[in-house]
Amino acid sequence: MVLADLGRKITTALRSLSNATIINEEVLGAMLKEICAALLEADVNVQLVKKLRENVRSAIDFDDMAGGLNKRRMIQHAVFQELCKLVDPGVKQWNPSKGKQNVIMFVGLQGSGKTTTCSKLAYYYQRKGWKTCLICADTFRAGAFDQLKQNATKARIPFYGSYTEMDPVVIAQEGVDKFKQENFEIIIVDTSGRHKQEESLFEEMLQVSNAVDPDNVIFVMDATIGQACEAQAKAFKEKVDVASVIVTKLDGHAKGGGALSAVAATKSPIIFIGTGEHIDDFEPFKTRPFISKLLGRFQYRLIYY
Ligand SMILES: Nc1nc2c(ncn2[C@@H]2O[C@H](COP(=O)(O)OP(=O)(O)OP(=O)(O)O)[C@@H](O)[C@H]2O)c(=O)[nH]1
Ligand SMILES: [Mg+2]
Repeated sequence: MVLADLGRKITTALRSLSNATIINEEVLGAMLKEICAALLEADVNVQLVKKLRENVRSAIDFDDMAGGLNKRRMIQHAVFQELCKLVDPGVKQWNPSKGKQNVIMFVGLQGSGKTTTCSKLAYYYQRKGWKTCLICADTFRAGAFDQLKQNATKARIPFYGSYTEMDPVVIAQEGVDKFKQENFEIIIVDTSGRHKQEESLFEEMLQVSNAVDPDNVIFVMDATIGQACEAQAKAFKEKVDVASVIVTKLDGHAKGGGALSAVAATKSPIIFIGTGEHIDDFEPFKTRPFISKLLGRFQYRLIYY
């Protein structure tokens, strides 16, 4: 399970309310302390954690609360809402339109998981009945085309790339034109890894984007770099029109909370998460179900609140 440790710790803190005979400021304070410590351990930004604590406190006013109200439920509900806010930027997610030719361009740092995730996304839509294909516009890294070709062949997804053409702009353009003519609905363009200090590579990314005019630019973020992803996410967003984020390598990584909340703080909606190296280690990201799953069985009690 993604962020299993964090989920367990928050659940334990929430349960402490059920064990207390009286719910007062002190009990609330102790519970919040435990939750905040768990979030900090998962690398969530200190300011965001502070905000969560303040917001839960201000949602619960012991003096003003009617006697019959279930304080435990109210506190648990407030915590749930605040956890949702941490990973939800409040921006609507982009979705492809059926019957149209949706061009999706992948960008991100070296080794963040772009090529793997391109195949995962293509496979996801293919299984849902969309006509899907892949284009390798990475001429930078040796073996990039072979890697995409191998993934695509395994999943029976049509692909395009070149061993001889060195200009990624030309390959991307040719591939998109070809697949548009053939009425593909999901046309995914993989690009090479780069970071914001590499000016010419950043410029090249803009050229590829201008050439293929994508309907959605997805920034692929490796969860293992934690909060540091925020600065890179912002830089990519400023250069090309990043509309969505996929956070990869969340499997078994205790610090993934940092990446999730930092990316959300850049106002980019997270649309999927990668949870392993295999093609179907991939889940759509929806805030409330994600937090519900994080809290596991405990959540059942909150749902009926
Ligand atoms: N555990 C785990 N590994 C992943 C995940 N996604 C990708 N990887 C691994 O991360 C490594 C890099 O993945 P790639 O897809 O090649 O990354 P990339 O961004 O295309 O790399 P460049 O093209 O060199 O920039 C590979 O070993 C993948 O198997 C994930 O969600 N979980
Ligand atoms: Mg790659």
